[in-house]
Amino acid sequence: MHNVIQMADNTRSEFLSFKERHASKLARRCQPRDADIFWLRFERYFEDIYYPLVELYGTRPDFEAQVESLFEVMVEAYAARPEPLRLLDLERQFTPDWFERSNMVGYVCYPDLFAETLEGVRSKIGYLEELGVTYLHLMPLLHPGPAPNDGGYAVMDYRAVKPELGTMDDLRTLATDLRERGISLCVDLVVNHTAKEHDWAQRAVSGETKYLDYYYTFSDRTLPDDYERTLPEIFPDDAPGSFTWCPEMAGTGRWVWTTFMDYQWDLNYANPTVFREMLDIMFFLANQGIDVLRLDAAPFIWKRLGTDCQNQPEVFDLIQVFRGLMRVVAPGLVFKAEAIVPPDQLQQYIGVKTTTGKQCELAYNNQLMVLLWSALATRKATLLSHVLQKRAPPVLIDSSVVAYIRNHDDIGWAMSNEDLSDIGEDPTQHRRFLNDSYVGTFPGSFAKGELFQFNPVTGDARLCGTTASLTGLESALELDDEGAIDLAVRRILLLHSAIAFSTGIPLVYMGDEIGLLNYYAYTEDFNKASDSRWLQRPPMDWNKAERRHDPTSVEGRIHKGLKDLLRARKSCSLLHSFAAVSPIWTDNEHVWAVCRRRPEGTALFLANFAESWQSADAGIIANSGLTDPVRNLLAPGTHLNASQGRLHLAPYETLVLTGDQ
Ligand code: OTU
Repeated sequence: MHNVIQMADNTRSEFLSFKERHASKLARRCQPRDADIFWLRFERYFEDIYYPLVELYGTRPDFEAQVESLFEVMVEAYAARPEPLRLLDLERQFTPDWFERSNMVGYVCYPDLFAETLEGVRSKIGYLEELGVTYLHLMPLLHPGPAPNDGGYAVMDYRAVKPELGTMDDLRTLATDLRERGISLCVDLVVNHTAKEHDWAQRAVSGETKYLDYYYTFSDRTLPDDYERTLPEIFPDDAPGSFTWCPEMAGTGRWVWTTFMDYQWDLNYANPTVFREMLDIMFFLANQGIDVLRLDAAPFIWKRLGTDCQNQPEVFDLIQVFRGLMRVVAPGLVFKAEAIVPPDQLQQYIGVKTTTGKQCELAYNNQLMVLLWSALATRKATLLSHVLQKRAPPVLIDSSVVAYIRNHDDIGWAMSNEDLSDIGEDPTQHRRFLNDSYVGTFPGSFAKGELFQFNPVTGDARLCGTTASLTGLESALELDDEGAIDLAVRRILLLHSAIAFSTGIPLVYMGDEIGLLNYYAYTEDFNKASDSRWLQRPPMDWNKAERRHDPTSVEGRIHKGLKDLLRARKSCSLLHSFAAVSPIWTDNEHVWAVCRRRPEGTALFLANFAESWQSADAGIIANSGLTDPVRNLLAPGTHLNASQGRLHLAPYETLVLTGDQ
């Protein structure tokens, strides 16, 4: 083969000798043309795969054997890849930006809360299409341990669907139907831990050495104590500490590493067998027709004494190898990192400097979410603009971020102290103000929410509540105050506009499209009562959804507003993720402006975070490179003569200005 893929000579000879040794294994399992495709891809990704593998496991005496068994897992998965998915792989290699395009509109739900079963979800595809959804994230659906199981984030069998939801056949059918209707499917893969009921965990309990090595277990407190000196607690109320005593383990009892709940046992990726098992599971899911794997709790998958055991360099080696191998076997699939970490660290999960294009294709933009809620409470866009300017990379290459307002987890006020100080805010006061605002105790506050993991010593707390309740809809409805209802609807649409137009791919959280309120009944379920994150996990209310076509109902106003926003986004190529994104400072602290530049044109997003009319100097239009005639994508047909004077925005109004394209 020619050296079509440019590699350093020594790497190339490494590759060629690998190929020579292994070509026959592949040839036995597939057609010659398929084998050619495999080797072309392998050559392309060889560097990405091989060197981090050497970093991770290269000092082991059995390294060669480990690599060989990885290769066998690849060959099996490649041979088993169904024909339609092979075609999809090719299609996506022609359109590697498929997940970055402006037509990407996400929706996320727990399948049982949305439609009871996977079959139920299938019957709701029309509902999703109506909203404009092209990407569906179904929350944990693999077979979990018995409740409590953290809403499914404790899996006991990665190759089976939760029985109440259906079967693996149902999942395949759903994936196929979604694909035929232009919707890609994302599922959760809990990579950091298994349920304590998982077969591996059970075999570790019975003392099998092989499986003890799948987890981190300790005979006494010496090492756990050493680690805990620098380990933060994730759920201090429900699961204090990071280790759990398992009295029956290996006859004598042992401590097990449990970063999250006591029934979620952290996997040991220092053991290459664990890596191989997880890779095999990834390929298995890819071959069911899954398009996106959400890597749950990715920052935690490597431990190092004396650190917080998050974001360690090896985490990125592991991700790079997972991704490289996936590119060879099933390049139609992309990874989404669930890493709720500060912006500088988040960058690493989608690639930075030499890892550009080698890490996850997608990651959650937690910072934007937090800053949007902060802006809504303060009515000011200052912090948003400041952080965007200071921290956000101007362009994302071969990757994108998922922009969201709410998800199933709590909101942690994770803006940095430094950034708050830069704009003259006291960090402690600011966070307290946000919590007081959103639990509704601050004078003039519109919201209803609950604190999560409140620490009476430090006063720190995170926050729970649905979008609708946090934006004031719940209290407005209680008061039957039409003016307040109107403002709440505007806030909901403002936030959705921000995720649709400012940066990345929007992800709508189930129920937000019809304004579902806080779900207080979670306290009646013994397995949920202690975890107030269930407040923002209401079951879908299909009666309310029925009202979505009634323009006078609250549901109808939100649903139509959101549908229009999403349609506008999909109609405009300028919203493609590959764009130079930068804030534009306006002369009004209530008005946020973000400029997106693409070769074919510029889009300028403006948002008024106040409940009163505001204006901004129209000079920002020219400053961002737009020339008359300028039009507002959100008000088609209206002429905007705005190159001079002032731009006026109604309470919570947003504008998306573009020039001629
Ligand atoms: C994730 O969240 C899930 O989203 C949670 O629902 C799970 O409980 C958890 O993993 C365990 O599986 O700490 O507060 O940086 O922030 O993994 C939520 C990533 C969490 C962590 C994140 C975790």
